[in-house]
Formats: sequence, C-alpha cells, structure tokens
Amino acid sequence: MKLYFSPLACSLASRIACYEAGAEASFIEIDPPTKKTLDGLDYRSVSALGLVPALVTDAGDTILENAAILQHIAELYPARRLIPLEPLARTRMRQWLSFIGTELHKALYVPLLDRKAPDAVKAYALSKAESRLGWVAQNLEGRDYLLGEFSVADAYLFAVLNWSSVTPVDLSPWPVIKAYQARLHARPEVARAFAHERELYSRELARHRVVAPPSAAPLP
Ligand SMILES: N[C@@H](CCC(=O)N[C@@H](CS)C(=O)NCC(=O)O)C(=O)O
Repeated sequence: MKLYFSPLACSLASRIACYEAGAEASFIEIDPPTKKTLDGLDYRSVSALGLVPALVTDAGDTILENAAILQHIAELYPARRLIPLEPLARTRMRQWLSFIGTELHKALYVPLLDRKAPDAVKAYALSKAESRLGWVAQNLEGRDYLLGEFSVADAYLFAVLNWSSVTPVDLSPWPVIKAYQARLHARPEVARAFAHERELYSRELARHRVVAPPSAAPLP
C-alpha cells in the first residue's frame, strides 16, 4: 500500500500505525503549498480536496480520512492489537478518533496553525483548549494509553498534541498529558516515525526557503 503524507501533519498518525503494524508500505510525500508529490504528480488526482493522508491499497482502492485509514491499517494486522477486539472497547476507540478529529484537530489546532485565521477565530479556538484537553487528561488518569492498551487512537492523539509546541496551547496544566506524550515517544516505532518526519519537515522548510519564525508550524 501507499500512504500519501506531509511531514508532521495529521498523516503522521497513519505512518505510526503502519510502523506499529509492521505494514509493508511506501510513503509518498506531498508538498503542502503546491499539493504535488516531490516528483511533480498532482495530488488532487488522488485526493480531490488535496488533504493528507490518503491510503492507496495494493488493489488500487483509495481510502481517505485519517480515522478510516487508521482503522483500516489496524484491522489488516489484527495480531498487532492496534484496535480492540471487544465491541464496546472498539466503539470507545472510534469515540476517541472522532473526538480527536473534531474537538482537537479541527476545532482547536487548525485555526491556531492557520496563518490566515483572524485573531478572533484563534482566540475562540483557544478558548476550547481547557475543556477539551481537560477531558483528555481526565481520561488518562491512571492509564498509560486512551484505552489502557496502545491503539491507533493514541497515534492520532500523538500527532495532534505535537502541534502544541508551535501554537499557544499550553499543556503544562496537565502533567498527565505531558507524561503520556513522553510515554508515546518512548515507543520505538513512534520515535522512528517522528524523527523521520521531523527531518522531512526541515527539508520542506528549506525547500521553500522559509526561515522558520518561532511560530513556524507544520501543516495542520
Ligand atoms: N478530515 C480529514 C482532514 C485531513 C486534514 O486536515 N489534513 C491536513 C493536514 S493535517 C491537510 O491536508 N491540510 C491541507 C489543506 O487544508 O489544504 C482527515 O481527517 O483525514
């Protein structure tokens, strides 16, 4: 399969899922400003909206939406236990994927990362941080991962929480979240995925001759 991604974007979660699953995958980088692969293919021919990630299966089917891709990878490799077997736990995992995608990714971080978002929009988004992150923290009390065991929901949350460092989202009121980030980063496959994309992100900045200001942010 082929995973289309941009460095440090939400597609990092799908790369982590591939690594954790031991999946045989090739990774195709999309340059965010041009929406082209590095060898010039128009990515809109894969994903009409130009959003990463997209997964193209060996049979040639294209799957869009991070939450769907994460579940697809997890289900292809059941032995890696990246998705719970028990129905209620599986539903809880979907609950988290939905929460992370809507309440955190799109409602909180995207407006903060978007240089074109008006200040009032950023302030409104930031006003959601305390309740949303407080809810995450409450659910991490006494647990190593969102569902107790690692799942692809943790991969998604890791990718999204990483944007805190380049936005005004302050995680320091929630040591349990900071400890969770460190725990995830201590997983060898998470660390490998993150280190690789950080390197690619530096190259992306260099390619566009961007001198990274303190607020330089990866694509949300
Ligand atoms: N609903 C989509 C959203 C994906 C998304 O927002 N991807 C961002 C990167 S994190 C993107 O490609 N942004 C480019 C753009 O908005 O043009 C999903 O969950 O996969």
